[in-house]
Amino acid sequence: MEFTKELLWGKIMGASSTKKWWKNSIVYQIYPRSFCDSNGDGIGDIPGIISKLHYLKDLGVDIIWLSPVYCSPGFDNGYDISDYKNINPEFGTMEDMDKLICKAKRMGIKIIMDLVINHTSDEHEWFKKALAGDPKYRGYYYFSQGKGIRPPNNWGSFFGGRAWTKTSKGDYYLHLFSKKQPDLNWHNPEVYDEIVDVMRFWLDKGIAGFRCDVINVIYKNSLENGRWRPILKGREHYLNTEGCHKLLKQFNKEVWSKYKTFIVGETVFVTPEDAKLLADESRGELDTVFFFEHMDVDSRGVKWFKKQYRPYQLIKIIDKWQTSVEVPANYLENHDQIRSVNHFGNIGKYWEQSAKLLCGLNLSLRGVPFIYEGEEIGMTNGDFRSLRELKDVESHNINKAMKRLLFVHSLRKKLILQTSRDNARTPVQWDDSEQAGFTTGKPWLKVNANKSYINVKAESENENSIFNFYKGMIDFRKNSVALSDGTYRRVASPSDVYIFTREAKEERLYIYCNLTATNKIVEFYGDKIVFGNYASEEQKDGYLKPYEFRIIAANI
Ligand code: TEU
Ligand code: CA
Repeated sequence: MEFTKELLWGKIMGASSTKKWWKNSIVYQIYPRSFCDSNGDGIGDIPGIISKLHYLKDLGVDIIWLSPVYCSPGFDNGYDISDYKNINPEFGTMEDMDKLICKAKRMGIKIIMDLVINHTSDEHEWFKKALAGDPKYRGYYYFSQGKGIRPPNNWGSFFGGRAWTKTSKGDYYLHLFSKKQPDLNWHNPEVYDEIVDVMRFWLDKGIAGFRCDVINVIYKNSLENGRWRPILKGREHYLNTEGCHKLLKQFNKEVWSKYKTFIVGETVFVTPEDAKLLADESRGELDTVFFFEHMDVDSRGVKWFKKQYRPYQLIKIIDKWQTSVEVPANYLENHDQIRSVNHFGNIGKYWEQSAKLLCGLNLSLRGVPFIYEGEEIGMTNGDFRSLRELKDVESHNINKAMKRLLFVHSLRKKLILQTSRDNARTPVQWDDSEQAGFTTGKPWLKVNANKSYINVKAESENENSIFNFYKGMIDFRKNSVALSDGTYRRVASPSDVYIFTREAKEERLYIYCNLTATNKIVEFYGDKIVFGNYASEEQKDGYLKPYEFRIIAANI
């Protein structure tokens, strides 16, 4: 068998050198709208989060990443901020927020907040004043005259359509996302001062850092036309610009380093080379970045057009990032992606095994693992039947764009339902009651009918559940120097099987991931099986069962 030789190992990647407090943390993302509703209005809220802190502690969470809770008209569920220093009344009050920070702190849980500074809401005071003609605030955004009957340039929006919208005065403003999200002008030092003030406001309240939304697009080099490409024309004028690096260095030096924060950047279209420039400790910019290459393993350039998912391609991508960046931010899900069991696993016969496998994989890699709400119980994509059930602005904009391209309804429906961001935004399933214990009212987005068996209550009571597998795996990682702090190296393996080692001084672990629904013959190294998702069965004969995950320890 050509894969048997341990000699065929890939590049070895050392443990990261950072000694920062967050380096061995488990991060859990909360999408507040869908997490837990305390007052029956159908919308998750901060008191709801407080009521689940013990649950998160019990799971083993160290850091919560809280998606936006700031004031917002909610056209992009909070990623359109109208007041950075106040709480959206739908989610509670500033007192609730202070209570959350304080209670979490007492339990040893830190909170990082989403920092959305590429754009504000068009309902932000700044933008309203700008529209009213106040020159100071016009300078906070990008306003420009069109070219004849056309917008100022040919840039495209991330949500489909043009990146410019005409004002009632006849000029245009720039928005890389929806027209309700005008882009801030980061050439303006007043914008810098405003946002630094916002950061300090929250850090002074005891927040431990930020997840910086689309941070690598904030600084536009010019407003020239972009060169031709099928989507997002213009991006060469704003991706990873020198101006952006300069801003990050300044944020770091003047604010973040003073508060010893943890800063993760959401960075779109990045390569490992870009990521190194954005997040190497020596450069003093971000601590780590989210990359997207593995999320796009099954897309044909645009996520709406899918191709067959091939596990060996996923393995290749993960291995590449494991061996190139200092501290990878590892994740398989978030509020913008479909659920990982749908994406990389199996929602039929092997739902449970594949959800456990994905847990094992995510929590065995080098770097900081992120878990998205509901992932720990194996939640699946929403069971939407029609486009009308979707709420996401992106889905609706894409539907309009596809209509303009004359896509028939049945095709639009198929493409959008399988990829809509709402798939990951359905309410967290706490129990099997009518609204899954999420709310006593009518939920803002439909609860998945599979709450009857996919729910926290049932899984807490079953020691072999996905939930208890997560707990066990988190605990295992925390107690293993090899997993939390060791080197990483890929081992040669048959196609679609991922084998790698994690090794520290006195511990060498072999991690086996069968990413397929069939048995795979492999060579087993090491002596003792220490963790796995078929643990109750006798392990023998060089077979990995469908979606089997196994950790074997070597005597060294
Ligand atoms: O996402 C940025 C982003 O690139 C995604 O919206 C992406 O275009 C889409 O999900 C397709 O893959 C961030 C936030 O995570 C997202 O929720 C916001 O809508 C967006 O920024 C605008 O703030
Ligand atoms: Ca509520």
